Amino acid sequence: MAQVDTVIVGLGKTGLSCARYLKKNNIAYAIWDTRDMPAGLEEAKALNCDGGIILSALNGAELAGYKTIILSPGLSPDLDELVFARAQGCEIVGDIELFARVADKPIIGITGSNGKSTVTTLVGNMLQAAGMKPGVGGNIGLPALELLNEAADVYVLELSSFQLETTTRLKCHSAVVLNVSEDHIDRHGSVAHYAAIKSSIYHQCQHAFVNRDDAVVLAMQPNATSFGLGATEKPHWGVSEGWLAQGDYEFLDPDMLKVKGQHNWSNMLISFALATSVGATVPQCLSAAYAFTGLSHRTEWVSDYNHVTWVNDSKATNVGATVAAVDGMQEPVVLIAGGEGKGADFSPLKSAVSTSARALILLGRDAPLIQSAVGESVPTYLVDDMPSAVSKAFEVAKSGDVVMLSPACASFDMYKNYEHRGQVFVDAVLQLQREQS
Ligand code: UMA
Ligand code: ADP
Repeated sequence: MAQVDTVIVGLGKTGLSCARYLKKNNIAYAIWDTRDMPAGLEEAKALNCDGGIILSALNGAELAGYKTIILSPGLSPDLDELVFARAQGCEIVGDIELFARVADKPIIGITGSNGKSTVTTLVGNMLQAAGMKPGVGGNIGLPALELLNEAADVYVLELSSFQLETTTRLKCHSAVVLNVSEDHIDRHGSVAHYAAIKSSIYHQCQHAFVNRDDAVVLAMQPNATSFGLGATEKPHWGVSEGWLAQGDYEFLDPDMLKVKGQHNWSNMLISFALATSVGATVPQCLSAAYAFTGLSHRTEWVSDYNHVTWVNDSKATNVGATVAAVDGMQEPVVLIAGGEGKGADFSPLKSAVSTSARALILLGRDAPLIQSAVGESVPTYLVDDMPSAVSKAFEVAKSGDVVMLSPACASFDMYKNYEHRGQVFVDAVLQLQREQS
């Protein structure tokens, strides 16, 4: 039997993609997961790895017996057992590190607290419209290593702080940190540490792009090409006489876009910047911008009923996303929020809610924390589940309002994931409307 020097810690989509990659390259490995029935277990068993599959709590001494640990983004490298193994000389890397070591096409790297999936998708669509073959993956859902199986001429990677944390040799052709607002504090400890991990995307990159409207990002690369919502000069990207522009080259009237909200103007600007950085032209990218209707669960229109618009923004899993979504609405908002707050400070919600919300309906584990952060600024109701949230919203919404699920929290306290939460919301809305008609 082959000597097993490598262990994949954490199965799921990432672990499975690593297992397939190692198998394809004839590298012997074991798999370790702390769960009894991790996602991907059956597929992993079928790969027949030399080192077997261990399903038990982590053990530092045993892990230290391997030379390399390939760690899932779902687990922190600061766990005691991993810290111990590293101290014994064990190398700890993630899937993006493996990808970076072998990828031989330009990589566009996209990180930030909010807008990553939107920008990653847009850039992919723009490159396709320009006749290129982009490989689009990473945190957006398709693990990066899976992209190596298809012929791509450029990679577009959404990268999370969890992935960047275990990556050292990534050399992006173009890289951006879209914005930094508080997220994943339970994992990273402080915003400063989280921002430092995000900024590592710029290490060794050829073309850095920054959001000049975000002071934390601007400070990471003050001389980089920037995007922002004010006027500017070439090569920077901005808004000129109400049009999206590069310097004074005005190329897109944002009223023509199907996606709404000024945060989507920023998303468009940086997408044009990134797509053109690898050879596409602005005119080639325009059709993709006009056609983009937004991703599911991101300020997604659900229905108009009784002169009230219902919006699903379940993907707003942190405070910054919810603030942007509420601020972006022209109408009064009945906001449904709450869930697992990941240690966040909810106080930035207070001003958005007191300016734009008619009422606040809270559910989930950290509902009381949000209630105490927002105070008495608007009528607030605590409910037990989504159908109760929806019927309370129906009761308090007035003609012309928007009712929006934009939780500012992760979903794992009550749902499988944000998609599940969004679907439960949509189902409850449609059910209530059926009952009322
Ligand atoms: N876990 C264990 N024991 C283990 C391994 C994992 O309990 O041994 C737990 C983790 O604590 C975590 C959960 O399993 O709570 C998630 O891990 P997973 O196995 O589901 O991970 P994957 O399926 O590999 O999905 C990962 C990303 N998940 C995370 O970073 C948590 C996916 O991003 C990503 O799409 C996928 O790789 C492909 O790259 C999801 C995500 O929530 C969407 N990302 C965070 C975010 O966007 O905020 C960073
Ligand atoms: P991510 O992949 O970073 O989670 P998404 O594109 O999935 O980002 O959008 C997640 C949420 O963030 C959405 O609910 C949306 O309302 C909000 N959002 C999108 N773009 C931005 C942005 N540029 N700034 C702030 N919030 C944003």
